Amino acid sequence: MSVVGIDLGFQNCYIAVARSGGIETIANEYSDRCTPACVSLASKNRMIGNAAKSQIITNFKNTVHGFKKFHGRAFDDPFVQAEKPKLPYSLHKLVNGSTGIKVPSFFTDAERRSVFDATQIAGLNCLRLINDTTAVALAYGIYKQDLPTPEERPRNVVFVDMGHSSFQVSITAFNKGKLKVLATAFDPYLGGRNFDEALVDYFCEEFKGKYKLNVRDNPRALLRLHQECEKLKKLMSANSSDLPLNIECFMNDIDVSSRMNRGQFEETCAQYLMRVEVPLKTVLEQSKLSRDDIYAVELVGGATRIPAIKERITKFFCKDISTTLNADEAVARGCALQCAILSPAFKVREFSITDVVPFPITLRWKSPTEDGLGECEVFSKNHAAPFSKVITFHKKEPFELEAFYSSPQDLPYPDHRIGCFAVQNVIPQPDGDSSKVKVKVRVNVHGIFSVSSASLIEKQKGEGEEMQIDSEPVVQNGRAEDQEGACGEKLDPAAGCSKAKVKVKSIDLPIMSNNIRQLDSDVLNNFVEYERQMIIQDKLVKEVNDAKNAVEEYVYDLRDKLCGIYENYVTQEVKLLYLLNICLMFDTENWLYEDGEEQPKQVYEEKLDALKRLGQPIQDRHREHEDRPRAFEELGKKM
Ligand code: ATP
Ligand code: MG
Ligand code: K
Repeated sequence: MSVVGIDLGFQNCYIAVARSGGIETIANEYSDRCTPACVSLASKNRMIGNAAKSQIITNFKNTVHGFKKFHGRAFDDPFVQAEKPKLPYSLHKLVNGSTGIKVPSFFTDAERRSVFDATQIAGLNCLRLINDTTAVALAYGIYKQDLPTPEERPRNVVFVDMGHSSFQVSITAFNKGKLKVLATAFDPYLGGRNFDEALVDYFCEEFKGKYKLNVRDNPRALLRLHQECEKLKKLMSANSSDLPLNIECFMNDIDVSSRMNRGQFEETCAQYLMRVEVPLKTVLEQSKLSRDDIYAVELVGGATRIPAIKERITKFFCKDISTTLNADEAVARGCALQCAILSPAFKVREFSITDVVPFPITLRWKSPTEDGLGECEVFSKNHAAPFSKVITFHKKEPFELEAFYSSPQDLPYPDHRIGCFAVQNVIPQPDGDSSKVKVKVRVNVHGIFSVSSASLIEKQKGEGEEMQIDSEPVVQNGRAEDQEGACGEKLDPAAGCSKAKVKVKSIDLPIMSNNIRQLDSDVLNNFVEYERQMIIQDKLVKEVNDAKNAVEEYVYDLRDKLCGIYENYVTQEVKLLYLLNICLMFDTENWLYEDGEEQPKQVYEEKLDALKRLGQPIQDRHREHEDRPRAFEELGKKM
């Protein structure tokens, strides 16, 4: 059994695995620890990661990248509509109104649930969806030997992560064996790609004047310019001098060239650099700490390498920034650590994590005939999570609970609804009174909200007077549901006392959820099946390609050697055959690019066998000859 941590980035993905010796970031088939978040669809199979990235320009219509932000978004969402014209591939509306990308279209619904669905489709058992900066905090804290004891004042560390598409900051308090996220803030639309786009805009304008080229009309040229601008941006991080941008045969057979330096870059990107401070300010305010309370500021994420961004962060916190973590891999490593802690198969130092609810959540309720429409905020911003709360209602009939985010203006997307939960089978008490209904709401370890259970408390015959009859719900402090004891609040003792005298029977009530942005189980199952078939298909295509490559390789190898080291091992008797062989080699080569271009695997395997029957005797004679002196040598040693 193994556990892995996955950093699902907008541009790059990292996977770390927990091994007995520690956490290791694993390399892909290209020996690269970073895998581009990219899928390319060919007529028969898919390419994923590096192989797909190399298709971005050649197969631009069917190569999907930068799709992370579409998770959980409605197709009509302004963000999706704004991104659409920039994408070389097309987006489609799924039946449920969420966003699908034309070709592998299993991405839908509210981000966490959507990613969760995706993990299921991929056949992974998702132990915990964890916020990026929290994973980073874990990777930071678990190895620190000198953290303050639980009684001492915690050590407060700021984590700043700017990736390709988004920017997030958190302040986390560390004590020995635990971390508690105090506050998080973000700019979900600020990342490295904004800087790339600013450069692209700049050069598009320049090339319009200088070369009379309308780059925006040519998706292929635009993609190339994007790639070159990203390279230039990275070079400028290390270099403050004037740097060239040259692209040969850019468009209409024209070579283009230009230059830029760091000063110009900062001018061009001023509008984005201005935004860096905003989340820093918010997070500090919300943590209620002062700058002096901050022990360290840690940077992760590729875009924090831009000097102007580093400067702004340093200036804001009046503190030198540290980069003690691996900026690229920290998220994945933190995820793998979390999994190792959760998995019984690993012995890892216990480390308790208390995360926060990033957006406040409100519950609104209504029933068909009773009045008593009302609402209450069940989770405030930065409330500890995971967490459960019990809410008490007094109702005579089934009712509906609508959950939504309380501050729509802070959300990264316009739809602030979370879902509807209908509490069913509610009936009045035998005496006609309202029944007491206890509803449990929770934000689970994945940060997903749900109304998890409801029960009707039935008064038993002969019992005493029930406590308060109140149409307002009583929000009692729930107990933390997870063993980590994440939350310090205790059960409301008052409620407990009065209950002790009353004999009650609790009946579980069914809950029907609605409008939740997660795939229905049958739709999910279809995708799981579809994914399974695609995997089989990918594997098949790979096997055919491997078989074909084996033939090609053999032909090249043998042909070279026949004219080289094997030449003397072709005996007189087979001279004719030798000539034939040569012909056959060339013949096979041609065949590979013509009739042999697309054949079933078996055909390639047979071809390879036929070639080997010719090549093997020659190869054997060559080896025999090579081995002979060595054999004599060895014999000589023995004697
Ligand atoms: P996200 O976290 O937004 O989902 P991600 O995790 O895929 O995205 P990262 O891999 O952290 O993003 O960072 C990628 C970004 O960092 C890209 O925009 C890349 O151009 C930028 N980047 C990487 N190295 C440098 C550098 N030396 N200078 C400037 N930018 C850089
Ligand atoms: Mg990232
Ligand atoms: K464990």
